[in-house]
Amino acid sequence: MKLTALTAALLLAVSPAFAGDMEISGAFLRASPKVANAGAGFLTIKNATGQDDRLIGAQADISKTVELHTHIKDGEILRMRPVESIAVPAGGVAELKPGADHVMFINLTKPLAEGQKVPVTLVFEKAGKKQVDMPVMAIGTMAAPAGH
Ligand SMILES: [Cu+2]
Repeated sequence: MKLTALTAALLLAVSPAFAGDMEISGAFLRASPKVANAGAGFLTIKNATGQDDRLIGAQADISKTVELHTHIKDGEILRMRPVESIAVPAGGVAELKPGADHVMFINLTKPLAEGQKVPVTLVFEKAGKKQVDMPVMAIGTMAAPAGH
């Protein structure tokens, strides 16, 4: 509750100053149920910069490798595969969510603890680097907690 109130206060305080920026919401991270020693990060990116952009990478110190992934349907099976970038069109939204695009943390350097906050740097082609804290949620979590 404290965090939610703080986040809301911050959003209210900084929203006008950040008009024209990437707006990131609903971020969370969870251990991957299907891949050992890996985690997946999800978030919604709203592009208010006025120009088309792409998410081209992410950085974090919780794993040896950080990749951008998507899911493709291979017959009946949903498989992950790495992608070079995720488009974030001007005025549009990129939703990184379970079963679709996500940030993949491979070879975790230590186990993910629920409740932990992981600082992640998102790298955009034009907007540059943006920092986001991803709270660690339980395996199977499908969305960030209410209030985001
Ligand atoms: Cu993945």
